[in-house]
Amino acid sequence: MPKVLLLGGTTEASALAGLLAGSGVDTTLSYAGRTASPRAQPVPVRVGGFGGADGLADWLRENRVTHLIDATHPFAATMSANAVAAARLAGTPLIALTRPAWAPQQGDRWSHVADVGAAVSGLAGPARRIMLALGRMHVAEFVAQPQHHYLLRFVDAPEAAPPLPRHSLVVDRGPFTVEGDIRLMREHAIEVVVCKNAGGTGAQAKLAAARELGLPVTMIDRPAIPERHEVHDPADVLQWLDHAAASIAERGV
Ligand code: 3Y8
Ligand code: NAP
Repeated sequence: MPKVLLLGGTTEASALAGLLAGSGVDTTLSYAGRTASPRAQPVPVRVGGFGGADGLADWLRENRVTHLIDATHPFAATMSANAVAAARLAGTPLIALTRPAWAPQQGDRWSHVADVGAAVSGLAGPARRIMLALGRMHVAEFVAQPQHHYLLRFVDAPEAAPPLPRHSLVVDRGPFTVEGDIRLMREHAIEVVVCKNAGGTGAQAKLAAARELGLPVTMIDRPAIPERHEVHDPADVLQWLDHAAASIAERGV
């Protein structure tokens, strides 16, 4: 029977963990340990880095993992690159469960930028009120544009105050709602929204809210990730595992 390591941290990874648990597949879900109390899962969880691609390859061998599933966030580019390298090193089949990138709809006012740095330099100019929906890890880069008032949203309350001179902080984990995000943007008189092209449903509310309020969105495009077998539907992952289980049974290993 397959023994799966599921690299998680997204809504889709949590949904897949539920399907794997329901199908009785021996699965361990892995979190980086970025948040204080990650969502409880219906499968055993491990938390923390592996120590690069070599560390992950060792983990795969030592735990006799037969299949690696990368269901991490599209901006978790280092983890995904490590998964490709480790799967090759350990000879472990790898599949990625990803969500399609968001595309602008009628009424959207998006401008695309390549990365967080480009989003920062794109904010040069007179002070405005900006919703920075990027979480905690990239806030310091926006000190280069201190003139704005920033609305920050973190999963956990930070130990130290964010380094931006003018900011409001909301502590809330998603998935978010359109009504909630409209209310939040109105309360803070937001003029611009800055976000990542995360895709999926958990972070999408702010796009509909911005559209409703006619606000411009700075959309940070996804980082490059090495080629790998990639699907968007959790059912395709289960099918991939079924084929694998059948071939393991045939080979009698
Ligand atoms: C630790 C696991 C679930 C998964 C929920 C999804 C939806 C809610 C929306 C906004 C955007 C942001 C941020 C966000 C969303 C889901 C999903 C998603 C964006 C948790 C989680 C972990 C993380 C890490 C965290 C990052 C931060 C990014 C906040 C759990 C809740 C901005 C990304 O404080 C920190 O250090 C946070 C770091 C990486 C990005 C950043 O740069 O700060 N996610 N988010 C995972 C781990 O330890 O391995 O705590 O339960 C997961 C989710 N976050 O099962 O319910 O699927 O995308 N997460 C972005 O998309 O732009 C918030 O505010 O509108
Ligand atoms: P990252 O920059 O690609 O990864 C940096 C390092 O963190 C990795 O090299 C690895 O350490 C460790 N790591 C990352 N994900 C891990 C996991 N699932 N299990 C074990 N170790 C992990 O990743 P990130 O952008 O910091 O994201 C961290 C986690 O948050 C991921 O699980 C991701 O799915 C989730 N998340 C991220 C975002 C985002 O915007 N980036 C949004 C929502 C959720 P070692 O090299 O030591 O193995």
